[in-house]
Amino acid sequence: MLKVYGIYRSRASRTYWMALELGIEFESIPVIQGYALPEPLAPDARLNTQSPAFLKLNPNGHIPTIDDDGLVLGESVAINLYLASKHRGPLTSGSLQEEGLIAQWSFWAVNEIESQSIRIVQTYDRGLQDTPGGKDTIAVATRMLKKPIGVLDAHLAECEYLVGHRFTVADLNLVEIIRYALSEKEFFAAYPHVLEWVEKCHDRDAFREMMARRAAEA
Ligand SMILES: N[C@@H](CCC(=O)N[C@@H](CS)C(=O)NCC(=O)O)C(=O)O
Repeated sequence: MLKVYGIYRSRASRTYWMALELGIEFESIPVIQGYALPEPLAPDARLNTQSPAFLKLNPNGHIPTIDDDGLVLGESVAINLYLASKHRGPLTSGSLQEEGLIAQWSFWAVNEIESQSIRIVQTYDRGLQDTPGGKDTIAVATRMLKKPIGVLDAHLAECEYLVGHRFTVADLNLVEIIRYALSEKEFFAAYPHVLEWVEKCHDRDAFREMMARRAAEA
């Protein structure tokens, strides 16, 4: 059975959402971020991204990591593209052209959006959003997001979803990192097509289930 190493409050949320969309059985093995623990290397520390046992699986020390019948994979976007190809169905490409477009939007999510979204969510997680330093960080991040989010808004003005007029793994890979930045409501108000698309993506049973599990996580 597919094993997912991670926690829902991390980039592993992409993988959990994907597995729930596909309706496949999986086992979640909780691995917390090492930096969240005071002593990640203490003998009684819970399994974390710095634990020697986890580093044997993923020497990068990152979650999510999966073990699918012996295939060990890291990188949430690569994991999702693999799961989509393996299990097929409407979330995956129906043609070579779609495969290219799904890869394009998935890499675009990582290269154009992810680092700025992470800056925003980390500023909020640390409660710094109203401090001068936090405001500066958010201002820089939203300035950097302006062009790509504008490109996305223009695309979504023409198409309901990123590829093939249906929800695919490309939408999931992208919208799950855009979620990290959505606290910046004023910024996103200028992009109505993006907001409409986010709402549609979030109005899915698998997303709701992932968020419920995330909220229930210790
Ligand atoms: N590009 C990677 C990023 C993975 C990543 O950085 N995950 C964070 C949690 S959101 C992590 O494992 N942090 C632990 C650490 O850096 O020690 C992916 O998408 O899977």
